[in-house]
Amino acid sequence: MPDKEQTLAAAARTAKNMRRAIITMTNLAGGGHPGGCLSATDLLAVLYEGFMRVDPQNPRRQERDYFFLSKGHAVPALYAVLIEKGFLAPEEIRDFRAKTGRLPAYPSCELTPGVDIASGSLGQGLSVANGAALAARLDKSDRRAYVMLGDGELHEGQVWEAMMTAAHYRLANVCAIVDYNKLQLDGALDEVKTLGDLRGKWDRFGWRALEINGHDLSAIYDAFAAARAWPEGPTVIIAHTIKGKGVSFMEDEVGWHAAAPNDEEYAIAMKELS
Ligand SMILES: Cc1ncc(C[n+]2csc(CCOP(=O)(O)OP(=O)(O)O)c2C)c(N)n1
Ligand SMILES: [Mg+2]
Repeated sequence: MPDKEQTLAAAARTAKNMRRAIITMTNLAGGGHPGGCLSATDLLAVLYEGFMRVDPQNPRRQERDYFFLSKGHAVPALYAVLIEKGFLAPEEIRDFRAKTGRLPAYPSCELTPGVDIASGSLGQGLSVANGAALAARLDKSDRRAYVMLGDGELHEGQVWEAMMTAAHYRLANVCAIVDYNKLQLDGALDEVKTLGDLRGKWDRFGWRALEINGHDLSAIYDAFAAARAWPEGPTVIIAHTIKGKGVSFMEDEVGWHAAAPNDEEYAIAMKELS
């Protein structure tokens, strides 16, 4: 396992840089989905600083771990962590949503090094992770497949089919992360369609379900470590998060699902994140 203290120190720095990059990208582009990026930031920071075995010099190397951002609208968070890990250059944040460059509005594995799935149409990532995990099993490789899902994304039926598949094949090399920020596009999950006993549902579908505070770096580390150490089947990390985490006026506000900070809001946010 990676050294915990080192991982947490690196993840704290990375998360801060990521939040600043997310705010900058969406401001410069005049679009994007900052709320669901900021809720996912701490999870991605610990994942990439501690657990993802990847090589920025050779992003497509077969023997690596895979990360599938199933909630593809949060791609600025992925670009931000890929910048931190050296897959992309810092100045590329200017290219987010531009017609040229390598940072399109939704993830592209053809354009962007380090991106493993073209997503944006919700519901597909866990199925892809299952495929990657089965391929690793055939290759007798210890490659792992991580997939991040939104809580609103769990309204997609395909996710539940894929949950059954991962349990059926006992895919211990699959780790799902649910960014449980309680909001989706236009309202609260509990109003639009409640998820009810979410942990109980994953559990009854045959998964090992862990429930954590998705902004507690130490708890995130422990959950990824426990997932990697569990040989029996797939693990889901249900991470309670706050949409817009880190920027006071964005926190828990559904209006920041898809909206760009204007220059005044940008200045306030960057001050808060300094
Ligand atoms: C199949 C599909 N249906 C609808 C949408 C439109 N859409 C984009 S984001 C979103 C809400 C997703 O909510 P959640 O998964 O909770 O995302 P987060 O809160 O993490 O941003 C919706 C409905 C989509 N991208 N794909
Ligand atoms: Mg959500």
